[in-house]
Amino acid sequence: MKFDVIDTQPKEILLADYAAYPFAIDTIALTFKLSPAETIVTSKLSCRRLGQASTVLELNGGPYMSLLSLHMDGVLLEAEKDYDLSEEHLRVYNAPKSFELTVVTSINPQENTRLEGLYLSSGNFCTQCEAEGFRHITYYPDRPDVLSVFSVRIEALMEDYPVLLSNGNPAGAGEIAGGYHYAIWNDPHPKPAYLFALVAGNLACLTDKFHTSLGRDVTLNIYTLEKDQAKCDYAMGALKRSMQWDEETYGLAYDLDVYNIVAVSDFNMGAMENKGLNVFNTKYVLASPDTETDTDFAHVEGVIGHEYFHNWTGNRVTCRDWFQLSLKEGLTVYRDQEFSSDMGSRVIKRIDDVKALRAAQFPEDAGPFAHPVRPEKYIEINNFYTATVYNKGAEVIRMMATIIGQAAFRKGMDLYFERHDGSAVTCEDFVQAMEDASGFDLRQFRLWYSQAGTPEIKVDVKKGQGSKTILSVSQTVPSTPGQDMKKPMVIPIVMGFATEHGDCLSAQGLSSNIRPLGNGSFLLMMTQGADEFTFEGVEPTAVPSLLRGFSAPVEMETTLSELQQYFILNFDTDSFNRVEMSDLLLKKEVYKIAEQIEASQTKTVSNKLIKSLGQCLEAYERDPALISSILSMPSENDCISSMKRLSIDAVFEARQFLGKKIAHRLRKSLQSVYLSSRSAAKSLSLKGDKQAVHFRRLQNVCLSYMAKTGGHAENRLIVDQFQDSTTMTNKLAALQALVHSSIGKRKQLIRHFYKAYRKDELVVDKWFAAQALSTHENVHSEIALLQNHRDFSYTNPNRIRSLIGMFTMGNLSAFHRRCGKGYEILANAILKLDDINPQVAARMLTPLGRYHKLDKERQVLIGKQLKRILAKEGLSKPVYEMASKAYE
Ligand code: 0A1
Ligand code: ZN
Repeated sequence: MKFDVIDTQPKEILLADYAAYPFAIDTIALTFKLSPAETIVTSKLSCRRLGQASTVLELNGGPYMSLLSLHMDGVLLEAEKDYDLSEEHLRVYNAPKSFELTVVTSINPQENTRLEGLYLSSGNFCTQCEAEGFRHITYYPDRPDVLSVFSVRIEALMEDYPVLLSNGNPAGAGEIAGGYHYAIWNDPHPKPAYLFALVAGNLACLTDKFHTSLGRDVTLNIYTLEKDQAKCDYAMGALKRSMQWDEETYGLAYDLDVYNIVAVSDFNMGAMENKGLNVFNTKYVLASPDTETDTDFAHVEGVIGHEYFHNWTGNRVTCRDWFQLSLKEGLTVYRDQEFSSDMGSRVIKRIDDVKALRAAQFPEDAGPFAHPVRPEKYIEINNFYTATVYNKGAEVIRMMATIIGQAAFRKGMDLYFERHDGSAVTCEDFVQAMEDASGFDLRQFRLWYSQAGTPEIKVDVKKGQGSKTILSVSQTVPSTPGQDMKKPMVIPIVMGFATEHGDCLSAQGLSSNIRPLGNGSFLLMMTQGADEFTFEGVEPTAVPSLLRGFSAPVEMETTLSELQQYFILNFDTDSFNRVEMSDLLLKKEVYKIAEQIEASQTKTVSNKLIKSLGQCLEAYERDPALISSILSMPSENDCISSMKRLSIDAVFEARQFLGKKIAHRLRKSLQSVYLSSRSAAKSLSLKGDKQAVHFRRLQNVCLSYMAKTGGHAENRLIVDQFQDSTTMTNKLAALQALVHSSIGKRKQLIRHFYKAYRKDELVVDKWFAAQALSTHENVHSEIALLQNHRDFSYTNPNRIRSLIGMFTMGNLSAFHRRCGKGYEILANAILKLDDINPQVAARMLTPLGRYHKLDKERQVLIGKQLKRILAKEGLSKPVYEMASKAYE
């Protein structure tokens, strides 16, 4: 979009400008005298000038902190003569070779609604220092390549804050006069400031133990508000499983005597890996079947694992600068995905992860916020905790593992730790370790770190002379902001030849760019703009099953005929590709119907598609979770991101139409599978069998279709499920069905849900979210009412995400209504949030950058709202960066 230019421009930070810090800070001793309105922080730094570099010690600071005093080696320093203070820096002049600097600051945690630095949540103190929060606590070189040994003394009123925690191991505690007490924590592992944490409050604790493979007895604690303590058992189990898994999989053991986790309700993200003291959003710790869904349980396990795995990938080896964020995040997401796969169903985990990648990362890569996995510039680093850095970053690691093989990957990990333990390094260092350990040339592969955009591949399957099968594959990488010309990428394509009785095993005479994987699959190594892969001896009826397990994060088009596509759906040994195929066929059908709508023709639905889905449904018992995925409708987001030329109105209408048709045509089967999976889930869960989760998943996919019929029997079943279920999985699925329905008691039941759970914040979040997804005509006024609800709050990020985030990212047909009201609701919320919590405000802006599939009219409406946002006086840096990128 081109509109007039906005002139104020905060400074861009460039990767190319990286320079090492000219001082070492060997130790930092912190003392906190905690009080909500005024906390005093004393920080003693032992500093060493490195080489002959500058004698000016530059420390980062922020506008929400006051400097009370500054001493060098015990001598009080004078402003202007010895140092200069600006809003963002403290510059100390004439620094000798080595010296001790004592900085005393005062901060006001109670007023901190930004939730970075030191703040209060439910009256308890906690910190969030990644990426640049420590500079709001004290003046310090707040950058990840300055590692220091931290010791911390915390003082606070004993009655209000009986629990005092920081990083590392406890090293003393006691009472002080006036009802105060103190605790001392020492962390022996040098760390950057972003891993610092402090918690003080009135918290209950669940304790357990873990004995490491190196013989260390570790105390595990999970701290929460008293009322939530009963919901921590699952998280504790997940923590122990994570510790065990990292020892078994990578030989990595924990390295402190305690591992503390604290759950807080007010948190900008999911959780934070501070050394020895993780701070978590309650959403990723608390789990009880009556208040959390099966999906919530899976997320708790994944996030607990993620933060634990950071202890090695992130903390022991950290990032040199924030451009290297994916070094720790991509790798740690890969590790948590593998952990979850090993704990549950590998294929279902992969299906869900790829779905998430497509929902969040593909649109990011295709719009104004596109950036490489290793970005080259930023204004606000907090805007770069993105699906590209995290999820595409994990795909990049996964591709390396696929290319070099699991054994070499493990060797590469060992080498990486051997070389870099205790230091701050780059993505390049990681790839180098993989290259050296495996002997593979990864030079071209490195493009995955520097080139943005989702590669598009086209696969043409041809029969050659004799028994030759030739796959011609071409690739293009679309241009992205600042990157017009792209080079061909290395794309590992895992594939096999599907036949009615399993994979065809007779393929031979492979061209040199094909590697057999020994399990019926092959690895095709694409390296050029166009490559050919030839096989001999493939059974004539075998159908290529391409990109198995989504071996590369690309968009793929093939010349497979419809017959072959249905063959894959029905017969492929690769379950992942069966789901991919149903998704593709469903989307194709949506687009066909959308074309009929645009041409004012009668809408028709393919009998073949319905029949195939019906057959899959009938065979549900063998793999209920897989069938639930095969049956699931592609989301609105999915439908619009892969559509070409069509209008979103037609696509949304077509999607609805198709969903209803499937519901009607498979009505009987859906009901019967619903009933049998419901009872299977019930009896399995009584036996404590994990399979219950898979049956519930299918049960609720059936329910969502059944709701589309609006039939009497179906409505009855929805209401029964709503009233009778004892698990939140079922209760919430019924609530979601109810919200969309026109069941008479709808409003009353929704109110009932609220009344029953109003004391449980996380369930109230679900209640807001379910209504944000309403397909009702008056959804905009429903949203407005909810924004005025007494439980809605702009200071709690979970609440914002559940109402505004869900509406704008999960309910696209309502958000994109032609009237433009959806855009206005979002812009109003962002403008309000900008003063309260700029980081969250900036994240909320994402949907305003996803206009590339929209018509002109809608683009203009979005442009208007962006302009309004950019016109706000004193607009925060994070929101400025996002809005100006979207507006360009
Ligand atoms: N490193 C954390 C995510 C995180 C990032 C920033 C935060 O505040 C701005 C908080 C958490 C992780 O990957 O789990
Ligand atoms: Zn992480």
